[in-house]
Formats: sequence, C-alpha cells, structure tokens
Amino acid sequence: MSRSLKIVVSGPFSAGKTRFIKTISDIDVVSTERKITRRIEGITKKTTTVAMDYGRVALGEDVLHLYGTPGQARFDFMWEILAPEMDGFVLLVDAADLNTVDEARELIAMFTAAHAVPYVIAANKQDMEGAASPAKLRRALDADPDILIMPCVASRKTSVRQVLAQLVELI
Ligand SMILES: Nc1nc2c(ncn2[C@@H]2O[C@H](COP(=O)(O)OP(=O)(O)OP(=O)(O)O)[C@@H](O)[C@H]2O)c(=O)[nH]1
Ligand SMILES: [Mg+2]
Repeated sequence: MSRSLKIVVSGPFSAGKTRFIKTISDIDVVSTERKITRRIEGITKKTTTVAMDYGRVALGEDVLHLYGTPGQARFDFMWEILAPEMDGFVLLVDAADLNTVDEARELIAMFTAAHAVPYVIAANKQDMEGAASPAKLRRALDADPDILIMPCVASRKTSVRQVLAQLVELI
C-alpha cells in the first residue's frame, strides 16, 4: 500500500541537510536560506537555513515529505514545530568535521526522547578527504550497534536515495 510519510532531516550546522533535500526532491525545494551574518570559524558557505526546507520525493510506493531543520542552535525552536507526527528522521553528520559529534549526539537524544520513531544516521561528505567512515563515526558518537549508520554524499542522488530507502524499510 502506498504511504505518505513525514521525514525530518536534522543534524548540526552545515552537515548538508539542505543539500540532501535539494538533491533528491522531485519538486522545487522550498527553503528559507539567509545570509550568514556572524563569522563562524572554518565556514566558507554564505547562507544558512533559518526556518525549514521542504521537499518531496516518490520512493517506490511511498511519497516522502522531507522537512529540513535549521542547524544553528538559535533556531532550535523549529525542531518542536517540525517533529510532531514525523514517521522517521535522518540525522546527518559532517563526517569530515567530527567537531560536531557532541551536538549530533544531543540532537539524537532530544529527538528520540520526545518522539520514538525509526531513524538512520548518515555519515555525510564521504567524498571529502579524511571523512570518517560510518564505523569511526559510530565510535565517536558512542552509538549502539543496532543503530543504522550509513555512508552518504548529499550531492549524489543515488546516495541520498539509499539512505532514505533504508529509513523507509524501518518505518
Ligand atoms: N563535499 C561535500 N560537500 C557537501 C556535501 N553535503 C553538503 N556539502 C556542502 O556543505 C555545505 C553545507 O551544506 P548545507 O546543505 O547548506 O548544510 P545544512 O546542514 O543545510 O546547513 P545549515 O542549514 O546552515 O545548518 C555546503 O557548502 C554544501 O555544498 C557532501 O556530501 N559532500
Ligand atoms: Mg540548511
């Protein structure tokens, strides 16, 4: 039977959430990107999500509604707006910058405490030199062996589709 699923795409600042949704969406993504006004160390990108991204993709029988969260902590209030009634979530981590793993761990704890839904962790930016493998990311996150951690390149459609297909299997 075909399903309509609400999937939240979350993760720390600059993990690749907006890219992930734009790569796979069948429709023009509704995004709320604004110029970055503060200097953030090591960051070369010019825009950041301030409210949400919305995209949609048909995957097999299912239609996935994808909601991307902002990554900056000052927009945390959006999570509680986006999370209700989600069927699952993808937690993206920049595997090329493990400085964000503490934040990723906190996000996982927060999401799973409030909403017991299936999720997958995506070790994103696998195309970058020195990116941590899923196994290395698992150790850094101290994640249980039963939690699915997949390699990901958010700019590649086949890669994004694989991550979403795994999540849909769990739902
Ligand atoms: N090499 C590489 N770069 C990526 C990948 N995914 C995202 N990026 C780049 O990483 C930067 C951040 O991507 P975004 O999609 O803006 O990340 P975000 O998580 O939406 O960021 P915020 O909304 O600001 O929290 C951009 O410069 C992307 O082009 C990837 O898989 N590989
Ligand atoms: Mg974004």
